[in-house]
Amino acid sequence: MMTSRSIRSSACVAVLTAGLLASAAAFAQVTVQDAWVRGTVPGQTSSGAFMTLQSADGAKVVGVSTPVAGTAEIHEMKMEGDVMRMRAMPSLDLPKGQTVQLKPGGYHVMLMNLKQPLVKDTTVPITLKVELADKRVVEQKVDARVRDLTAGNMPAMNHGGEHKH
Ligand SMILES: [Cu+2]
Repeated sequence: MMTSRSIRSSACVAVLTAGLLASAAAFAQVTVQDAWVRGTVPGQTSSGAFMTLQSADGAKVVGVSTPVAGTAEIHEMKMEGDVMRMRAMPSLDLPKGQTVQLKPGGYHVMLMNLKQPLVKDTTVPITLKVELADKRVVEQKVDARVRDLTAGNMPAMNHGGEHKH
């Protein structure tokens, strides 16, 4: 009885270790730093997530998801004339060795149809779907810290009707 239980649990540990090694290997492909999400007030249905990404071999973020939002997209925000516009990007290039910043006023992960308020100092799990240089697509989990509603001082963003794609 004791013996069979201990065999089973050590097999379990072996499987877990293999899983950790696999995700550590995937993690090494893209480095994610300073991931954070702007907090929301009750009733607010969208927010943004920001982080710093770097890939030693070059990669592409081809998708993003999180359990807290019905829809998550990679967006680009830039000035066109004197109007700040955002658009969804099918993918975000991470050129070899370069640091790519997702930050207020630039690239960001748009979180829409939020299912819950994002409360300061909680953590939001975000999954990035990353296409590596060798075309393998891996999932990379990111824990983003929720910051204050006013963090980053983003210019006013209109996520109204014209923002839907
Ligand atoms: Cu956006």
